[in-house]
Amino acid sequence: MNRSPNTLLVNPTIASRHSARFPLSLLNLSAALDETGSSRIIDGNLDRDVVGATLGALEHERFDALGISVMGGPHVAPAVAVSRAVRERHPRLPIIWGGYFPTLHTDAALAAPYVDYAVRGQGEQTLSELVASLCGQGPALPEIAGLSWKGAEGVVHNPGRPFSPDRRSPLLPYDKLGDPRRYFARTYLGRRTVAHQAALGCRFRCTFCGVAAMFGGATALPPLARFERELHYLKHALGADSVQYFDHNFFDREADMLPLLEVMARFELPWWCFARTDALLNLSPHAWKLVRKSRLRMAFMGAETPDPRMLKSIRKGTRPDQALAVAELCRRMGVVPELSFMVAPPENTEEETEHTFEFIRRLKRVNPECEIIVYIYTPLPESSLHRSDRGKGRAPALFDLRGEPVVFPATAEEWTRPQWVAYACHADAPWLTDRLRHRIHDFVTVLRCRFPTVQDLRSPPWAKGCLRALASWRYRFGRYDRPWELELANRMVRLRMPQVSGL
Ligand code: B12
Repeated sequence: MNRSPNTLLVNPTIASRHSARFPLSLLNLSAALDETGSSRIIDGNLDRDVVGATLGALEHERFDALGISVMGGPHVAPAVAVSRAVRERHPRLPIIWGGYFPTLHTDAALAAPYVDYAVRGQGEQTLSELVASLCGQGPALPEIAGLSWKGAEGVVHNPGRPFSPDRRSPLLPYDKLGDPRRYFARTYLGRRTVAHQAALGCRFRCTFCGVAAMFGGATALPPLARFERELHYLKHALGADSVQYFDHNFFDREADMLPLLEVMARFELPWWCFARTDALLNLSPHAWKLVRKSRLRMAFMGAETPDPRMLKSIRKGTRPDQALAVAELCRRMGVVPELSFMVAPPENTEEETEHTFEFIRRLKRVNPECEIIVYIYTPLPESSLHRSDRGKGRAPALFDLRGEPVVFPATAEEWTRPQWVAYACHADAPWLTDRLRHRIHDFVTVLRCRFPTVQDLRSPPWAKGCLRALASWRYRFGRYDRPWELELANRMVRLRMPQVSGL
């Protein structure tokens, strides 16, 4: 083979059609691949029969490789289904997995007979080199940084690829998605919300976070001209009216952020982002002026826990009082703080959880508009940590209810079992008793009925009003147990769950 490589890129179905956002991973990969070859994108969030669409594309066009983007949790099962079907019909086509799942669980991914290569970390350069190599043009496999592959003697993990701030393409190739307007979503921000990622990575190294495991504390802001070009395209060419920034951590050092905020203030597109409590608290009045002018509507921040020792042990770098202070600051600034917590940690499980419930009540007293997201604390396995963090005792020892050590799945199929999907989604853990699981569920039910989320645009105000009234006595007196009447009312109203669907 000696011609320019053609790659088929697939995003398996993970979200509902309504929650589909631009498949940014595939757009970035496609831009890189098209510098030396060609590529096509199939997005299972829009094309619901992703197996049929993939097989159909392979019938009609010759591809040199299939690249599949896989996050942990509910993404794994459809990724397995596509890979299996393709292996069966096209046994010689190389199948490459990339994204968070193969980065954090490389051996499990490569244990599957239908996965030939796993790309760890940022994929642009690694994938371009790999497909070139498969076409007889690129470096030999052992020379491709960031690649894990199956050698004659077993799985080979090449050295990691250093972080690259590079984003060479002048604009993401949105036209590869057909009509990009199909990705417009009606959200709290606007009628035509789009997703965008400005900066890459995060300079913090919280031990529980997949982003730290992926980037190892590296971050890079976007080139200003490119950022402006993207926003211009999204607003003026497409007609988007609001933006959800998927940046791993939006507010970096203020001096570096100001030029970006100035651009955003010119576009005035209401926005949402991931941020940190300390970053918002430390913004200068000038930066806040730009933040308001640019119309920040909501910021998602990990408050995680009110326990300073736990915050320290997970290397979060923030304090509980900062969560309270940011709730107050956001109230004054007209920004909704969306604060997430990790309850039921492996140690002092019940006590910490109750403590967190009390803290959430304090936050609601400071600012009733705070949106609260409650996750179960599900630490990453030691083998998933960034290579610079492994072997340093950063991953806690985990035991199940019988006192047996928790053994993480060794295959992709095992990761598709309901209890492991729940683990990846921070929805359940092997050390949770039924009693505590119910207690958390009940607390969340009462909380979200007492304070229905503003992100729910579907339920009419009267329905939310009813839920609020129905839940108020339970919330006031802390009577969370078995809120059957709220469950029933909820079933009728079906409030949205931001922790599942995002904004
Ligand atoms: C959009 C998004 C979603 C979307 C779906 C995205 C999709 N695929 O269609 C939705 C909202 C459905 C979603 C759901 C979940 N998500 Co999510 N999501 C994101 C988010 C915000 C952006 C992803 C993105 O587009 N990034 C931008 C692109 C450019 O980066 P990228 O995807 O990492 O891609 C690069 C590399 O990974 C690699 N790569 C990726 N794919 C491929 C494919 C190939 C072939 C190759 C070679 C390389 C490669 O190369 C790319 C370019 O460098 C990220 C946070 C973030 N900023 O990344 C979280 C994130 C990926 N999600 C995460 C998680 C855990 C989830 C959940 C499973 C659990 C949860 N509670 O959030 C849920 C599932 C909920 C449920 N019950 O269904 C974690 C993953 C960490 C981990 N431990 O695995 C992240 C990092 C958030 C976080 N900080 O915890 N998510």
